[in-house]
Amino acid sequence: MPLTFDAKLGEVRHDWTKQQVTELMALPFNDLLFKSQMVHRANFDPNEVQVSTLLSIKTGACPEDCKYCPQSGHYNTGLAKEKLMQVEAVLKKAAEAKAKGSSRFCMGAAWKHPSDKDLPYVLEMVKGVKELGLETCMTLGMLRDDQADALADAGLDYYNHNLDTSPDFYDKIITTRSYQDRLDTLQHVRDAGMKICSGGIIGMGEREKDRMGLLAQLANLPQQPESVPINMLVKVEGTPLANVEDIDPFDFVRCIAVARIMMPASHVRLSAGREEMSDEMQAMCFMAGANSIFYGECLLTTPNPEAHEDMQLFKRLGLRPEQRIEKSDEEQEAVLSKAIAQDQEAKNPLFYDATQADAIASVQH
Ligand code: SAM
Ligand code: DTB
Ligand code: SF4
Repeated sequence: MPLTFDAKLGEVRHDWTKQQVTELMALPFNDLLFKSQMVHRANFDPNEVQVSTLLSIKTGACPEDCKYCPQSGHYNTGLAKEKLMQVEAVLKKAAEAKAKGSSRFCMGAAWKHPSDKDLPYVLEMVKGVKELGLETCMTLGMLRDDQADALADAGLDYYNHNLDTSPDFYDKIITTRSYQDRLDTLQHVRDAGMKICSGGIIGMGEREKDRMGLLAQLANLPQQPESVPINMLVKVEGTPLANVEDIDPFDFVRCIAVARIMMPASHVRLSAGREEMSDEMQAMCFMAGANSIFYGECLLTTPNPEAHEDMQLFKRLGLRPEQRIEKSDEEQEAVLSKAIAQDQEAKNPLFYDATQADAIASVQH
């Protein structure tokens, strides 16, 4: 089924309109997945999935009131609180994650923002994880510009800060931090030269137009996030959203497909909620264009599928963990020149974009 903007499909654009996102969401399921798979193949190896491991470096007693979160101090979820971990203990966990095949280590803290007292330890963690040869990611709440600069200087590759939902629905979920606060933090991360990981949560009782609103906000950022986590709400007893209605799995897959189309060059992360998903649903998410997961039996505080279950699923689907390739500037240039030469020689237009995109993707990652 044609779209009014079919000619622009696969372009990275920052002028997505409500009408265009609505058109995508309204496509018959098979048409939507066909389009998202085409966009996916033009930009990525469709059988590679980037694999990250999460660690909660400071757990619980968070002053924020995010209604979905087991770590908020506003709700009684029975979670054991833990102070900021020791640097050595974090590095040990990172080394284990690397040995199990993760390429990125994401450290999360239940903070409104990092304090000046804690930041030096966090910077040591970034340096140490980086030295292990892993990509680094942190999610520590709001950042000032000087804090973002310090993290970038320490070698932090990615900062995760989610918009969570649409601006319209946001007030029903969080009251202690504004949407604009989040956008400001993302801007500080960008200004410091780090990559952005930003996405949201599906299944909090939001309407379809809120899901579309979230995706439009992310895609229309001045530069699209390199990584877009799409979380399915993990319902935790004691949080205000513990008994919210389940979402239709096909609606979740649709969100992944629409995210893939709107942010063609970003990694779309099939994030929290996989423990509740069937293998078939996860396979459909990969089909729709998800190409990143959290790997390991724990997210921050809630369960995730066991590593061996994920490896089995990868094997059954012929998926491979994406390898992190570290190249010098000269090597990167050589790969790019080769890609351009191959591109000019290409006779078959079907392979034209894929060849170029594959080579460029291998330079970028
Ligand atoms: N405290 C920091 C912050 O919120 O900025 C960082 C950690 S916080 C746990 C990171 C993200 O995890 C949240 O923005 C939210 O999108 C996601 N998250 C938290 N609890 C969740 C849940 N129960 N289900 C799905 N996603 C969740
Ligand atoms: C993201 O978008 N999802 C991850 C990561 N970023 C930090 C966190 C999911 C947390 C799920 C609830 C928990 O385990 O506490
Ligand atoms: Fe705190 Fe982050 Fe949980 Fe919100 S999502 S309550 S900021 S840990």
